[in-house]
Amino acid sequence: TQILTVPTRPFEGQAPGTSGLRKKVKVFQQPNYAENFIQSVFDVAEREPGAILVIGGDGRFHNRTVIQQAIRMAAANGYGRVLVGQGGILSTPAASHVIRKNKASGGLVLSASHNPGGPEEDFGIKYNIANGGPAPEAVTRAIHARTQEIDRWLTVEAEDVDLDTPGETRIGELIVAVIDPVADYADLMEELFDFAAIRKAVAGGLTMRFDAMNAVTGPYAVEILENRLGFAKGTVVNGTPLEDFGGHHPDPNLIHAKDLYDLMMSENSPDIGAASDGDGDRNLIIGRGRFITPSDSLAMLAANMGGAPAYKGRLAGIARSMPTSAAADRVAEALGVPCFETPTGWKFFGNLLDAGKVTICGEESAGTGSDHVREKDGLWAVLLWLNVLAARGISVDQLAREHWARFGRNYYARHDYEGIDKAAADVLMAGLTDGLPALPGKSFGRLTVRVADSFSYTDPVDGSVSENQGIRILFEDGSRIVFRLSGTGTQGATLRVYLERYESAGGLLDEETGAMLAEQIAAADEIAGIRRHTGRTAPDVIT
Ligand code: VG1
Ligand code: CO
Repeated sequence: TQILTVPTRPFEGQAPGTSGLRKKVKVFQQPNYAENFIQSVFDVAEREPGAILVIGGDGRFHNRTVIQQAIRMAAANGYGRVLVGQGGILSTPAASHVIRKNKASGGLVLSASHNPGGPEEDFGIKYNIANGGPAPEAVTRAIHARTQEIDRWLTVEAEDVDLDTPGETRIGELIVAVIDPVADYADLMEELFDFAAIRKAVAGGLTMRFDAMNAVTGPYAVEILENRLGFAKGTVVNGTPLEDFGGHHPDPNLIHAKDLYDLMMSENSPDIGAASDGDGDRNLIIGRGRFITPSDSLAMLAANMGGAPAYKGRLAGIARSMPTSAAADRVAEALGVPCFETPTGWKFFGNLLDAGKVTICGEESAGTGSDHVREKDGLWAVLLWLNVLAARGISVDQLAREHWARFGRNYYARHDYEGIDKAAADVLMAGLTDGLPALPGKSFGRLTVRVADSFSYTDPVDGSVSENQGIRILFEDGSRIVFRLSGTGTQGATLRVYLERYESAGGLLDEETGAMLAEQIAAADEIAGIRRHTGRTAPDVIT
């Protein structure tokens, strides 16, 4: 097959953000746009001739088009084998597993995660390296640099691959294998967890609802929860992946998964409710009458994960992103294991996991995962919860109360101001940064600032430094406010304000979060001038 060299010119702004390159579908539909980015990945990726590449996505609109482009380009760029999920589907954690299991040189994960999909909405491309995890910053910087000087991309002339029929086809030297997207992942889950114990609990009456939000986890959840664990048919709702996610935001939070939340707070509630996002790496956990914040979920799972076979007696350490609450730190302290604080984004956990320094990681944004793959993993978190509940024979609410009574409670909320003017957001952040030196010692209501800084991270494994990862205001009483701008949006800017306050084990453990954080909320506006800069009087989303 003849290799075709297509001349091109760089596009502005092909910089991967927190999790890959995300833009409107319309942007990706421009001639050369996706091709430039994919070629830049291929130009800088570490790989041997004949290497294996994994390709899969969350099934959103434009997924199949980019997969066909990427397969032809892989053939022209000297890959030996492409593994692609049937129907173009691979959840992000499943892709991570397929990369690791097959010793691939890397993978293209086509997703904009929790962002809406469809012709007018979002698309994304993320490159994962051979460990199965998101490319670290050194690699994403190299990809971006390459996009700024690219002048050609390589492809071959070939028919589209039939993505719906499992099996192998050949394009020149390249073998394209269409694989079952679910089987390997489901098998891995069965190795990690005590499926027999969960099955027994289900037979004994444990009930659940899993909302797949018409995104990628539907087929995974049906196979694992209904087929393998015996939950009743219909336990998985919205289980068919749709190109536009049924017009919804596939973001498992209390706003976008409100139906699930309402059910869990009602009298007909099952024992546990869960949901995942567009690409299957996030998780929402709600017990009957009890929402578990992702930060608490990390801490509670870390404290109890020894109950699952794969983690018995094996907790090396815990890692959390900086804006995630310190609930996990208390567990690490009590168990005598280290706790690491990283910048936002799963790519920062990769080195810690590879080096065996941590076993479980988590983010406040509904991400939890372990060393079984190198991505956060929505269904994994749900299964670990199920395993813990089955092993201990208690409810979500009981487990939460017991946890707080032992470790105290970190009241926590994130306020998002979405689609604000980019320039105004930059002015707000610059003002915050400039004002940092003057803050220590200043009081806002009853809160006095102890430390105010811009978070900088030195990777303990390779020594790389990541600066400007969020503004931290730490108060004398141990409470905290964090400000940062989102790196996953595609329109204007999103300001995230993270609020946290600790109550010790003897304190007020079952109060309303908003009321408990009222002083921090007021201080956040006073310090950052949110109303003044954005004109907004209330956040769009509270999680
Ligand atoms: C957000 C979350 C972050 C998460 C990232 C990718 O990033 O805050 O914790 O890792 O999304 O998750 P940002 O920069 O918008 O705050 V996913 O499920 O969208 O791949
Ligand atoms: Co996601």
